Amino acid sequence: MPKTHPVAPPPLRGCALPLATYRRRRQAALRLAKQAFGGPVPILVIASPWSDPVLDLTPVAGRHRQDPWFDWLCGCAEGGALLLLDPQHRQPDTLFLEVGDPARVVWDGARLPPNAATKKALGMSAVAPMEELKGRLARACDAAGGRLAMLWRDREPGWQSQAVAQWRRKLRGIELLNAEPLLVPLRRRKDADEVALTRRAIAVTWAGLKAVLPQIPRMRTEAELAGALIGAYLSAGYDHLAFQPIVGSAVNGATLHYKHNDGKLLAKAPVLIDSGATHAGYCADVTRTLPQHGRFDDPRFREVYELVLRANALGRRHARPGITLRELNELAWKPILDAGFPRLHGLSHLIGLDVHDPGTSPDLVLEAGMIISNEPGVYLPEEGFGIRIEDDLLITADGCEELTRMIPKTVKAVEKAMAGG
Ligand SMILES: [Mn+2]
Repeated sequence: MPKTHPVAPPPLRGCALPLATYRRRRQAALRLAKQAFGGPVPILVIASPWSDPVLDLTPVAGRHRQDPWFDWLCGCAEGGALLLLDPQHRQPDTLFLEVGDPARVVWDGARLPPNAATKKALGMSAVAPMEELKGRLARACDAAGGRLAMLWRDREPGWQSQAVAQWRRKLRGIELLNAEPLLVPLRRRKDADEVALTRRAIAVTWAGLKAVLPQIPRMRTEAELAGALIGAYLSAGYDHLAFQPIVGSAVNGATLHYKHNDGKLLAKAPVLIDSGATHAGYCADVTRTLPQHGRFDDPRFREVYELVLRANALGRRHARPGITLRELNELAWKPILDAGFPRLHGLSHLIGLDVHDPGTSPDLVLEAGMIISNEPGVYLPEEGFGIRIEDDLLITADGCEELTRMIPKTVKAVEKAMAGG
C-alpha cells in the first residue's frame, strides 16, 4: 500500500487573462509604490483561505473564491497562498504556496505544487513553499528599511483587509504602508479581455433569468425563486455568484440589501430580483422588478415603474467619458426627485472582480473602459413595494454600451418574457 494517494497534478484554475497582463500589473504595482513611498518597497498580497468564514466571499458554488486583489495581480486560484513582490530581489515576484498534508490528498485532491511547472504556468519569477516566506519577507523588509506595503480599505473591506488586520500583529516592528489607493486607478478601466469575461458573466445571468422568469407566476416563495435562479446560474457555468441574490416580494423589495429571501411571493405583487453571475471572477449585477403574475395591471406599480425606467434611460443616455458620477446622478435621478420621491442610494458603482469595484466616488470622471451599474430605484414600504432597475454599462469612446440590454425591462418585454416568449 502506498503511503500517499497517487494523484495527477491538479488542473490549473484561474489565470483567465494572458500571463503578460498579470506581469504588467505587478510591475506597475512596484513602480507606483516606489514613486509614492519614495523608494523601493516590497508588497505582500494575501489569497483568501480555502475555507472562508467571511460572508462576502462565501462561495455560492461551493468552490474557493479568490480574493479580487490577489486574482488581479497573479490570477492564481489557490487558497492560502501569498504573493510577495520584492523590487530589490532578483526574483521580483514570488508566489508562496501551501504544500498541505499529503494524507489529505485522498480527501481534498492535490494542491498546486510549488515547482517549475507551476512557475511556468503562472508566469511568476519564482514559486516557493510557504515555509520559505518568513525568511524572504524579513530580508525584503530589511532591504526596504523596515517597510512593507499591503492592500486594505475601510469601506467594504473584503478578505484582503481582514487578513491584513491579522498580519499586522505578526509584523510588529515593520512599518505598514497601504498600496491599495495607488492600485485602484489601474482597476477602473477594463481591457478587452476583461470586458469579454464580463460579457460572459452577463450572458450567464441572462440565461438564468430567461429560464426562471416564465416560472415566477407559478412560484410561491422568495426562496423558490432565489433557488431556481442560483440553480440556473450554476448550471450555465458552475461559477460563483457575484453575491447572494436579493429576492424581495412586495414590501421586502423596499429593503435595499434584503437578504432573507424567506418570505412568501405575494400573488400579483411586485418582486424585486437583484442578482448576478460571475465568469472567471468578473461580476454581473442586474436588478429587475416584476409583477409576480406577469402583468403590469396595477396602475400605481406601473406608474412608478415607468418613472424608474425613465431614470434608467437617462443614466444610459448621459453616461459617457468626461462626466462625473455626481453629474450623472443629478441627470438620472431628476424625474424621480421631481415626482417627490427621495433618492436613497447612488446611481452607479464600478463593476469588476468585485461587484462593487474599488474606486467609486461622486468625483469619479468616467473614462472609456469603465464598467458601471445604472440603478435608479424608488422604495415605498408604506405602499408595499420597492422598484429598482439595474443595468451594467461599458463606457465607450463616445457614450456607453448597455451590456445587459438583452435582459427585458420595458413593460412589454417583461410581460413577454414572463409569458415564456
Ligand atoms: Mn449594483
